[in-house]
Amino acid sequence: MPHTLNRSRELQQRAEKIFPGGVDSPVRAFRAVGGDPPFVVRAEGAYLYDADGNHYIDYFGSWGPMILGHAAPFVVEAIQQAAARSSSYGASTPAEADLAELVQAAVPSMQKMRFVSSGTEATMTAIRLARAFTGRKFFIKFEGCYHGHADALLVKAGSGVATFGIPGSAGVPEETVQHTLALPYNDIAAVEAAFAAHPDQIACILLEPVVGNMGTVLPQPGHLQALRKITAENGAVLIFDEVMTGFRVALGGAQQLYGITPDLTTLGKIIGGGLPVGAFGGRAEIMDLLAPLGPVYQAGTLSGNPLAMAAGIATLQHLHQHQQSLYPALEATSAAVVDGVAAAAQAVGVPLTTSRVGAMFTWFFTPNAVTDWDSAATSDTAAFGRFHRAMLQQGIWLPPSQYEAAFLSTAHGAKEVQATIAAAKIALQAVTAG
Ligand code: KE4
Repeated sequence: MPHTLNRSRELQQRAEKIFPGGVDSPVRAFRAVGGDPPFVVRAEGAYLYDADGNHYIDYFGSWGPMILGHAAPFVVEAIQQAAARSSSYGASTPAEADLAELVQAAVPSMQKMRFVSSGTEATMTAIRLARAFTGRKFFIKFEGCYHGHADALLVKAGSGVATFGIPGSAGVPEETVQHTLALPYNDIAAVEAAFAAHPDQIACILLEPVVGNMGTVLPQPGHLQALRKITAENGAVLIFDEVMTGFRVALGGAQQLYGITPDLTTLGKIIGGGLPVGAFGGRAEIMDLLAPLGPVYQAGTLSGNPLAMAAGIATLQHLHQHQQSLYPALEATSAAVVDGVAAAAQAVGVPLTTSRVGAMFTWFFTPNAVTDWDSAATSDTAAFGRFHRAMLQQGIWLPPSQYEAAFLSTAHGAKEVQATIAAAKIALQAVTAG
């Protein structure tokens, strides 16, 4: 089947008349990799299908949610059954606690929690709670980490901001970010210096315990333990943003994988099974500051939406039930594809650094070890762009940015791994051709 994008190009032109850049989220515009973004009309299992009849192995999975692959029958059925009972009530339902109990069974540090409709809502509220709990204004985030688009967080953020090299964002007054301390990731000395410079003034540290938003970057050995220690010693709240890593790198997320108990956790993506859900939660004494119990206000029209709860319940029930085999299988498939492509790159002398935790990974087009934003930014993004376009032409859809993590699902198997490695061997020729 010749790979044409005529219909997608028409749809892009139509979309650009009404959406800035033709998209509802910047990274989808392919500005970081070039080429025309295919318009998806359906997806199933590990595959996306576009408006021109092309199909692709999907390596971004809606940016994390689709760990069970697309249109898992039991998830679709759960959503259909919920929809038949109306799509939203704006009242309490049993399903909210059903999902919360499935979350808590995997993430016991979330003694209490609340559902919202996005990861952005979750992280902005977690910071608000930490500030109320401590009475302090400053908070620490790390360069290259992205926690959603709340004003105070758009300071040297990762993801789309990193992709476009925007140091922060237009429209965010400096007063809004004056209490945001953006430090290098994996640099505990910088954290110690920040606490020394701002004694009793730092409310919290917010981090991705495994970073996905500058590409996949792992915590250095002992780093998370050091952050846990310094926050406890200074009375600051430790917030793990597990919107991406939750139920992804382990059933209990990075906090289970690395054995660290944060004070607050934010979640999203997988817990919604592809529908809009975020969550924040943690120590009850902090969470009980929330209205209507306490003075911290937060609200949401569609929080706990019954369709989103149904999709999340179906997804998490499956992950709980099959965890013993499911995560090792994801690990094996992910290792096979990541190492296979790395070997292909080595065979043709293309510098490639791989970074992977479970079924989230990144091929950095740099010879350097990647431990923070500065080292990630040594990547040859033009080479990544050539690789991305050549892979897409062959039906392999990677995340359209060097600074985004790739994800695979339980629907990916040996056939997809072999097809991906074979396509990479050809795509790497496009990289070396320059
Ligand atoms: P949302 O508001 O997009 O649901 O979640 C924000 C968020 C918070 N925390 C982490 C660790 C995240 O990765 C995200 C969102 N991730 C991006 C992907 N890098 C979403 C994709 C996009 O922005 O289009």
